[in-house]
Amino acid sequence: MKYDVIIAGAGIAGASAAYFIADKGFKVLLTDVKPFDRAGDKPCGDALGKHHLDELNLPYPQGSELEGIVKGIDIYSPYEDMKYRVLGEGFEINRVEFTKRFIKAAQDRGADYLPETQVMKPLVKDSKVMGAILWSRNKGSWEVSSRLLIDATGMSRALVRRLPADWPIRDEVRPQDTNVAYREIRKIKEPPEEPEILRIYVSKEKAPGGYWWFFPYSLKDGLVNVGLGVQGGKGYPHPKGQLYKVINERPEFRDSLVIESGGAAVPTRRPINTLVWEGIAVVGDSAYTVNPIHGGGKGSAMLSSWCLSRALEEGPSSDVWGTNDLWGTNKCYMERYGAKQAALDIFRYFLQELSDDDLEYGMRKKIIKEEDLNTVSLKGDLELTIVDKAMRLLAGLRRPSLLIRLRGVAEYMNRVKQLYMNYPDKPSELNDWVKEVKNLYNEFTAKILK
Ligand code: FDA
Ligand code: GRG
Repeated sequence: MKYDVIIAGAGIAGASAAYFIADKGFKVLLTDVKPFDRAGDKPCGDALGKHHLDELNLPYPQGSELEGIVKGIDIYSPYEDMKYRVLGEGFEINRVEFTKRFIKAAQDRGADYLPETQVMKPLVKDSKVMGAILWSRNKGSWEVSSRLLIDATGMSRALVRRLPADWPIRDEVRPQDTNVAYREIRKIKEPPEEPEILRIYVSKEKAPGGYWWFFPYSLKDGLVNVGLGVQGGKGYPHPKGQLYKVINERPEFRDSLVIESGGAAVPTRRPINTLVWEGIAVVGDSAYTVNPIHGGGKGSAMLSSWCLSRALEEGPSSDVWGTNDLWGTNKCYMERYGAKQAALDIFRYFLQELSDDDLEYGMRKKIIKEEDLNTVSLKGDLELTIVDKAMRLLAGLRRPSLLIRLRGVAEYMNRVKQLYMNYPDKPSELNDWVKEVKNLYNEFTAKILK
C-alpha cells in the first residue's frame, strides 16, 4: 500500500499534522507506539495560549479537553520580593483528550491510524525517503511506501537521526540547548487564591537554567500542575530532587497527594535549520519548535504542522515531495514563529548566565517593564528604545554593566530576528544562511556574554 503521507508519532504535532493534511484530501497513515487512550500523554505543564488556536482557526478546548482557564502568568523574582504579572488568555488543557480530538478528526477525513505501532526506520533510495519500516507486536515488521514521511516522534527524532549525516535535517541539538523537566499533578488542600493565574518562579539556586512552576490545573478536583526544569548538559542536579526541596518547604503543598508524575526533556533553542528534505519533514519537538525562554511547545508544534500542510497543497512534483516542493514550510514557520524563537534564544543565553542577584536587581528596578515583557515574549522584540530609556533612568545606579549587556542583547535579538525573517527563498541558499546564523550567534557569545 502506498500512502501520500506517513506520520510517525501521534503527539500534538503528529496528530494535528494528520488532521491538517487529511483535511486537504491526502491519504494519511498516522502511527504511534502508544495506545489511543495515551495519545499525547507526554509529561507537560498543559498550558496553551489562546492565540495559537485563533491563528490556526481551531476551536477552543471544551468539555473533557478543558481543565482550566488562564488569564495571565505571575513571574516571581529569585527571592520572591518582586513579581511581574503578564496578562494573556489561555487554557490548561487535558493533553490526552485534546490530542485525541485531532486523531478522530483526521480519521473522519479518511486517515488511517495505527496505535501501538512503531516506525522503525526510513527507507532511503536514490537520496530520497520513499517510505518506512513499521513494526507491531501482532504483525511483526513490514514496509510501507510514501510520498512524504513525517518525523513527529518528539525529542527522540527516531527517524531523522537514522538519515545520512550530511542531510541538513539531521541538525542535532546540543545538550545545553535542552531543559530536563519533571512535573507532578497534585491534589492540594487549599484552592489557590487566583486560580486563573499561572505562577513561574525563576531561581538559579532552585532551578539552574530553568524555573519551577505552579499551575492551577483542574479546579473542580483541586488539582495543580507543579514542576521544575533545569538546563541540560551542565551536570545540574535532577529536577525531581530539586522540585521536592521546593515542595517540602512550602505550606501550600502540605498533605498534598500525588496524582500523576513524570519528566521529559524539552529542546529550548532556535528552530531547526530546515524542517524539510527529500521526502521527509519534521514537526513539533523533532523540529525544535519549543519557545526557548518558557519551554512551551504545543502551540508552535501545531503551527509547524499547519505550515507543512499548506506546502503540500500543490502535490509533489515527482514520485515524492522533494525539498523544493516542501520549502514553503520553512518560510511559513520562520516568518510566523521561528524568527521570534531565534531572537528569544539569544535572550535565553543571557538569562541563563545571569546570577540570582542580577535578576532580582533587574526586576526590582523594572529594567524591563511588565508591558514590555509581553512584547518580548509575544514577538521576540526587545526594543533598543526600551533599554536606552532604562539606561538613562538608571544612570548612576549599581550594575551599569548589566544594562550595557542588555543593550547588546537587544541589538543581537533584532539582528537574529531579521536574519530569520529573510530565510532563504530556495534550498541552494541554505548553507550560506546557516553559516551567517552560526557566525551571528558566535559573535553574540564572544562580544556580549563574555
Ligand atoms: P511528543 O513527544 O509529545 O510526541 C511524540 C510521539 O511520538 C509520542 O506519542 C511517542 O510515543 C511517539 N513516538 C516516538 N517514537 C516513535 C516511533 N519510532 N514510532 C511511532 N511513534 C513514536 N508545552 C506547552 O505548550 N505548555 C506547557 O505547559 C508545557 N509544559 C511542559 C512541561 C514538561 C515537563 C515538558 C517535558 C514539556 C512541556 N511542554 C509544554 C512542551 C510540550 O510538552 C512539547 O513541546 C509537546 O508536547 C511536543 O509535542 P510533539 O508531538 O512534538 O512530541
Ligand atoms: C527557561 C530555558 C528555559 C526552559 C524552561 C521549565 C521548562 C524549561 C519547561 C517547562 C515547560 C512549561 C511549564 C511551559 C509552560 C509555559 C507556558 C506558559 C506556555 C504557554 O504559552 P503559549 O502557548 O506559548 O502562549 P507562546 O509560544 O505563545 O509564548
